Amino acid sequence: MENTIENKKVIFSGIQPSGELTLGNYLGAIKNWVSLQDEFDCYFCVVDLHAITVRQEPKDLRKRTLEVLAIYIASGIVPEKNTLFIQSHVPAHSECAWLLTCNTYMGELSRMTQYKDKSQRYGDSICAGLFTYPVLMAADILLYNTDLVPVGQDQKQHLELSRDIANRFNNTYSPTFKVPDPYIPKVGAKVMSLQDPTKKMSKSDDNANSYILIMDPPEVIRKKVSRAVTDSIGVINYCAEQPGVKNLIDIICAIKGSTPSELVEFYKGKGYADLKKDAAEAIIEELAPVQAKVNELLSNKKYLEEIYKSGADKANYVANKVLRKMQKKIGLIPR
Ligand code: AQP
Repeated sequence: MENTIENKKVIFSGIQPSGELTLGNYLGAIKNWVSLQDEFDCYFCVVDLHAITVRQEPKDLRKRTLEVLAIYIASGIVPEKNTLFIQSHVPAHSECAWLLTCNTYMGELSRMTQYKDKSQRYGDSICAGLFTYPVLMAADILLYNTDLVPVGQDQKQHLELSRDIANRFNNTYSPTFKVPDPYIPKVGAKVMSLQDPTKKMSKSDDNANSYILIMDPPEVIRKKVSRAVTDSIGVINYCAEQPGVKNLIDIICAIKGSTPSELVEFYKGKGYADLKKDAAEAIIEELAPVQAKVNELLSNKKYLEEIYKSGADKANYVANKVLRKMQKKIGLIPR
C-alpha cells in the first residue's frame, strides 16, 4: 500500500537564518532531510524567530531567510512533498511558546548548556529570548503533532526539555501533545571547525576560516581547506588524537559515501596536502549544483514567495488546531 500523508510519521526540523549556512548545516541536517521526504510527512521551517535571539541586521535577516529556503529546495527538498515555511508566518509558534513558557521552570532553562555557552559568549548583552529559546523550540515541534525530530548531539538536551514540557502539559490538562522522539539519522556527520576541530563548525563563528559556507566559491573553499588545522604527526589516521584529520575524512565520507577505513587505506604513504586537496575538491563538486540552483531560485522571488505562502497556509492550519486545543484546556475563552 502506498504511504499516504495520514499514516506517515511527522518530522519537524528547521535551521535559523542567523548567518549564512555552512557545510555543517548541509551535511549534518539538510542532506539527511532529503532522504526523509518520501518516508515521512516533513515540516521544514526557516526558524527566523530563533535567529533574533541574537541581534540581526534587518536587511541581512530578510535576505538570509529567503536564501535558506532556496538552499532547502536547491539541495533536493521538494516543495510539493513537504511543508516548507517561515516560522514567523505562523503566529501560533509565538502564542504557543508563551503558553508553554508558563509551564516551564526557570531551573530547567538554566540547565541548558547551549544557553550557558552563549551567555558566556555574549556577556551582559544577552537577551531573555536566548534563555527561553528552548520553549519556542518546544512550541515549533509540539504544534505539528511531531513524532520524530532529527537532532544532532548539541540539540538533544533541548528535545528532552520539549518532551518534559509536553508530558507536564498532558498530565496537568489531559493529553494534548504527542510526545516527540529523537530521530537519529542513518547517515550524518558532525562537521567540526576547520580552525579548532574540537568544536563544531558554526555559522556564527567569528573566524571565517573556521567554516565553509554552502555558497562559498571554489577558490575560497580551496583556501579555507588548505588552511585547516591538522597536527604534526604527519600520518593519516582516523582517531580522536588527530581531530583535524578525522574531520576532513568525515567530510569526504559524508559526501562520497566511503568509510573512514577505506580512506585511511587509500591515503597510506600520502600526506595531509593530498587529503586537503581531495576534501576541497569533493566539497566543491558537491556544492556546485546546489549553488547554481540557489542562484537560479533567488532570481525568481515570485516562485519562492509561492512556496513559503502555501507552506504557511498548510502549517497554520495544523498549528492552529493544536493551539486552540491548548487555549481551551488552559481556560482561555474561545474566540
Ligand atoms: N557543524 C555541524 N555539524 C553537523 N550538523 C550541524 N548543524 C549545525 N552545525 C552543524 C545542524 O544544523 C541544524 C540547524 O542548525 P541551526 O543553524 O538552527 O543551529 P545551530 O545548530 O546552532 O547551528 P550553528 O551553525 O552553530 O548556528 P549558530 O552559530 O547561529 O548558533 C541542526 O540540525 C544542527 O544539528
